[in-house]
Order: sequence, then C-alpha cells, then structure tokens
Amino acid sequence: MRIPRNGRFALLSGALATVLVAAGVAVTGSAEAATTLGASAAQTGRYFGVATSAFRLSDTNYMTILNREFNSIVAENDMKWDATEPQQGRFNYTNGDRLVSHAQSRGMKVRGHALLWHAQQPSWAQGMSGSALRNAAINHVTQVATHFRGKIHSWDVVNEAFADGGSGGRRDSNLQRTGNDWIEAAFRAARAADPGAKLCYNDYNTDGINAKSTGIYNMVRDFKSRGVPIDCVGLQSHLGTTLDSTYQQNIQRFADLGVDVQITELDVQQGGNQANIYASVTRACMAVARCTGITVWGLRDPESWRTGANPLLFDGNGNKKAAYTSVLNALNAGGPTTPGSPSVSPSASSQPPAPGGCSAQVTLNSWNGGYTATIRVTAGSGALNGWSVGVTVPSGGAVTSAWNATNTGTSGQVTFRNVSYNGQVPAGGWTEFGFQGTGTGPTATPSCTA
Ligand code: 9MR
Repeated sequence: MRIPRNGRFALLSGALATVLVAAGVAVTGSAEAATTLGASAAQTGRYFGVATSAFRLSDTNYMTILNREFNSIVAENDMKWDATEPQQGRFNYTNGDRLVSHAQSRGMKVRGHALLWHAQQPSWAQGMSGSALRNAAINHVTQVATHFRGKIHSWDVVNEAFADGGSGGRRDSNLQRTGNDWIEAAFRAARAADPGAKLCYNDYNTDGINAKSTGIYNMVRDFKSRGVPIDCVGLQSHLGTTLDSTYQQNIQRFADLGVDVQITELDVQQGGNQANIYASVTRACMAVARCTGITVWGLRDPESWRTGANPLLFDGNGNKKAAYTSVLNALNAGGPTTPGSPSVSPSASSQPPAPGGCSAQVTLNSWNGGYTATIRVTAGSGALNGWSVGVTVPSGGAVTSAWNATNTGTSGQVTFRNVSYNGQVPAGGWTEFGFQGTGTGPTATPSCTA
C-alpha cells in the first residue's frame, strides 16, 4: 500500500489554510523550490543530514557534495563508545571534535550517535557486568555528553535496546543485565550533562507498527508518565524493497506521545522501488509536524555499510540518483510544522538583566499533559555567586524532576536554586537548568534573585 500523499498544500482552499494557521499549524508550500536537500528541508524548519566520518573530511569530491546538500551531520562511527573511551576513563574526542568543528564552520547541526549500545563497546566494557558496568556506562554518558555540551542537536542516548521478533521486549545484553532501568538512568545522566540537547531513543526494524516499535512506544509512554527525560525517537529506516503501509501512522503515534520523531539512518535497497520508497519516507515525515529531520546513512553508494545494495542518494562518482530527485521534490512539496519548529519555542520574553542582578528566561517543550522547561539564568553587569529563580507553576500541574538545580516545592510558586557547580556565572554570562512537569508549562517570565 502506498503511503498517503500529504504534501500537496497548493490544493488547499484558502479557507482551510486559514483554519490551519489559526490552529497554530504553519503551512509551507512550494512557492520557490530549493535546489539542495538541506535548503529544501529548512523551508519547513527541518534538517536533512548525512552520516559521515572525520577521515572523509579530506575527500574533495565527497566534501563538495556534503557541504552543498546537507545541513546536518552525524558521526557514522566516531562518537561511539569504542571510539570515545578506548580505555576506561581515557577519552578520545579527536575525530568527533573534527566533525563538530566542520559542522559549526558551515552552520550545520550535529546529531550525536550513540552514547550507549550493546555493539561497538570497547573491549574493557564488553568484559564488565553488574554495578561496575552500570557505573562505567553512566560515567560514559556523563563525560561524553558534557564534552560535547551545547554542540549536539540531538543525542541517540540509547541505541537498539529492543529485541527483534514478536516479543516487544528488551534485547539481552550486558547493559540490560545491569537492570531494566539502565535506559532511564542513561537519559537522566544525559539530560543533566547537556540540558540543551534533544535526547532520543534510536532503533531499527521499527519502520511500521509492529511488536518491536510497540515495545518502544510503551517505553516512551511510560517515560513520559514518570518524568524520565526523553524528547525524540529515532527510526533508523534501513529499508529493503518495500515500505510498511503503516510507516507514517507509526511516526504519528510517537509524535502523539509528545516526542519528536527523526528518521535517523535512512538507506533503501536499490531496485525498482528505490526512488519511490525514498519519496514515500520523506512525504511521511513531512506530513507529521513533529517529524523534524531525516538523516541518510552515508553519501555515495560504495561507502555504504550495505555492500552491494547501492542504497544511497549519490552514486560512486557523486552523481545524483533518481532517488535524490524524488527526495528533493518531496521536501519541496512542503508540509505542516509547528511554529518555532523543532518543537522547542521560547514561551516568555526575557527581561533585560538588572545591573548586578540576573534575569531568567523559560523555553518550553510541551506535549499533551506535560512539558520540560529549560531556564536560562543570565547574569547582569556583575558576576553571580549563587542564584535562585522563582517559577509560577500553573494550577493542576506539578514539577516532577529537575536537573542542574534543586527545587523547593513542586506546585504553585516553586523556587529553584543553583547546585554546587553552576552558582557562579560571570558578568553577562549564563547557565541553564531544567525541570519536567505535569499539566501545562509556566508562561510567565520567572523571577531571578542573585
Ligand atoms: O555504518 C556503521 C558501520 O560503519 C559500522 O561498522 C557498524 C558497526 O556495528 O555500524 C554501522 O552503523 C550502524 C549504526 O551505528 C547503528 N544502526 C545500524 C547501523 C548499520 O549497521
């Protein structure tokens, strides 16, 4: 079955378009077709990314295409556990840093892949178990997310933790054997280390409604209900010659839980349907406002991990394939986005910092029934040596967890104070803390006292 085509907003009547805009849904169309993948995705606030490696930065043909076409990159291997912590407690960020600095120099986003995974563990971790492994794993999350703090758009915090087949349960692994709560522990550690990054759970064979994707769906719903910080689900989408008829419906059901969805590792077996499947995947993402970006898992066919499948958008000479054109057209057809997309939008304007004092600004990431709030504390003309922020939590809701601050009270007027490591802020500088809550998020500008 074909994925329904939802990109044709040119056919919308003016009246319907008005209703959609009034409902807070921006509609973008194809008035001016962009000519690169990144630019066309950006028209609807999305990104279009590619998996790459630091050693490719010196390949001229490759980098010409990468720089021209993409507005996001992800490390295919350079930020994995074996690459970043080859010996316990000894971290190597050289290649990850090279990728980040290239992206920053071109204004590209960076996805982080992947903090914890049963595969590509360094050999020292493969041999560990129990609380020693748990502690090492959480330390890894903390160290790596801290190193890249502020530079990563979205982290794959946990990769491929669910089993294939019909069980809908977890995959056995050394990490799983440390206790079922290892995933939420990882997400909490990642949030504390880099509150600005979106935190994703990422997996494959989840490209439709099936037992595995339903297991993940249930985990995300549970995390949301208990205040475990999670912002996004990555659907890898390593695809064969057919596309599951429930592909878009599956994206939508995750979005309806209040998380973003990202297509994280797209590649499609070459064959009669390749261009159509690429187009259908792109249209499905474009049709869901919270599907915020697509990443292809490699640039030119011969470099794909799927030897012989030719599953990418460029051939070995760097020429655009038919699949490239079908993706570009689908991106240019437009789709709905939430204002300020991706889903985080500033909800209250900042006050100019009082001389010597501080100001606080809140950014909300909301879903039906809950939210996370990120609060930026900005120092005025003098340095801060401790701060507290007062937030009015709307009635009916409550704070369920906080990071990088301690709170007094959970409902009504709640006060957040700095923790040991973020009380000192230089003049004009800022620090951020966050909290998760039930109900609707605070909209009033918080007070800040230094
Ligand atoms: O493409 C990656 C390949 O170069 C590595 O050898 C392989 C190691 O397991 O990992 C590949 O990337 C995987 C990604 O990290 C997670 N999802 C599946 C990807 C393809 O195997």
